[in-house]
Amino acid sequence: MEEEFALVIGDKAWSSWSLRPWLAAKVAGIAFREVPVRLRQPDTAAQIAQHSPSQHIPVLKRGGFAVWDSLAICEYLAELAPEARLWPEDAGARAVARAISAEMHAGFQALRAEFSMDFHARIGGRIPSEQTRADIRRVVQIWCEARQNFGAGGPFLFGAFTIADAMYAPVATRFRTYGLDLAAFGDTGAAAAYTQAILGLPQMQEWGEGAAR
Ligand SMILES: N[C@@H](CCC(=O)N[C@@H](CS)C(=O)NCC(=O)O)C(=O)O
Repeated sequence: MEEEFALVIGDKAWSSWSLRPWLAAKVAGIAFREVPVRLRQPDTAAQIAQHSPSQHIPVLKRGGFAVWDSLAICEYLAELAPEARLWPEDAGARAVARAISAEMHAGFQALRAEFSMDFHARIGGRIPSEQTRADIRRVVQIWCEARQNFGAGGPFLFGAFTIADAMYAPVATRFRTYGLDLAAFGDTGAAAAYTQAILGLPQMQEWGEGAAR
């Protein structure tokens, strides 16, 4: 497909919000131009301000408009490439996929703050706070229920890859980075297997190569 837009993203090691739409676009086979912005630099805010009206990245830029939010970008990608089925086909499954994507987008603040994404780091021994423990239990519950109720057609939450997987992909990297044993959070095996399915995606490996650079 012809290159249609630019996606402004942060450092691949750290920018979990950037990973979500980047991964959805890659899995959907949508071509785009990557515009990297270095985070944690003295001029980071000025660099982001050149691209993003919200002062946050990711931001998708195309012609006369910008889309500055990860979930809104994913929705746009789903409309650009309907054949990629970035949302589940069944209306009920699609509604659940939207609910769990929105829950990720709006929640899990403790997990995100205490166990931030650091793609290639391996950090043992960090003890989660009670709020983070609750967040991890909830993620495990969401993953196990989706796999059980909707996952028969493939290894992802709704079988085939959807935006819900893109939204939770950074969490899978955190579980690996911090060596969290999901069995201690109610997993009977489905969440650990799902983590491996996400991390095994070739597009996740491509992101990882960028993070290593
Ligand atoms: N709700 C936004 C959150 C985006 C966000 O917080 N992005 C971070 C980077 S991952 C950011 O731009 N931080 C600004 C900074 O570091 O100066 C989304 O879903 O896209």
